[in-house]
Amino acid sequence: MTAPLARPLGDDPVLVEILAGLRGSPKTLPPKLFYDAAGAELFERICELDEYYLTRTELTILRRHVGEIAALAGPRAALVEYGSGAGVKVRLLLDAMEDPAAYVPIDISREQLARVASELAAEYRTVPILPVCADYTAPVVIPDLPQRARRVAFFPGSTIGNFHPPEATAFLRRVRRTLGRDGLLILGVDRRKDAATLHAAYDDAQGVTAAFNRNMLARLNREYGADFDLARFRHRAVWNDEASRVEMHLVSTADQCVHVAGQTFHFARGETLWTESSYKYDRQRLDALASGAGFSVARLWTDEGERFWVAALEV
Ligand code: AVJ
Repeated sequence: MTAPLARPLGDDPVLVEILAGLRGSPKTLPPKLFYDAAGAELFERICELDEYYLTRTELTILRRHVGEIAALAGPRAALVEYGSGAGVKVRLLLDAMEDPAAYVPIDISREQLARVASELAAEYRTVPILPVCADYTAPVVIPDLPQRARRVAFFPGSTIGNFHPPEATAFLRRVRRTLGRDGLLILGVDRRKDAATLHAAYDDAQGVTAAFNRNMLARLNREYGADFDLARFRHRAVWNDEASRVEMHLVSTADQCVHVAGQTFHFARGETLWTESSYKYDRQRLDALASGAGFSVARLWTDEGERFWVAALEV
């Protein structure tokens, strides 16, 4: 009997990205790999942590200003959400909007997307729910939307922070093209703040963020036949003030070799695998991001601690 032929290298674009990242210097992996079913659950636990102020703060801002946001969107708007996750935030918007024409949740986490979409379809019987399972770091095809509906994009959670500035601009340009002439983007942005608060948010006392970070390696073991020894990688979060970002790394605690899809990668002791950047914005950086993508900042809402922004960007 002949051995089954392995899937040809290059056939899976995510694997291509993984191998390219592991070959780089420094070694990197893309943060979208966090969100398999286990990772999506760990992220929901992060959102409950005392140290992780982002989700809670954004929800406070949304609750307080959702009437103004819905009024800005106007009646019969079609809402497109990039990274719909657990679907908590969008309920606030759908409840406040006047007669939404459609809701398009886009998410990479297939199981969570299916579950949330069917829950929403049951709850919002008059709103067509049109889920799209996609990696929105690449161009996304949006389903047909009611012709005259204004398109409103929702990109909450400070996920824009995961993009390096040039990619953030490129992403927002694609969003702007998807929205068309009178488009509106409601964007969640984490603000620059003191290093101690930021560090704690990405290295919590309970170690949930460390588990979330290491889950990326567990996932490569599960799905790509890798053999990472999770005990030999340590979670590290660092604030890079000059670049205005928190970086998450997995630091190799030993000199070791790891195999992924039949290829060997050497890690020196102390070498880091960079898994995420979370850029933090001030007004100047936000204006530059918006204008670089052809948007302008129409409204900004913040919390009492001035930790987070919900921004309305207009074309
Ligand atoms: C979902 C990308 C906004 O960067 O804060 C949480 C992910 N990483 N803890 C963030 C995350 C570590 C989160 N985003």
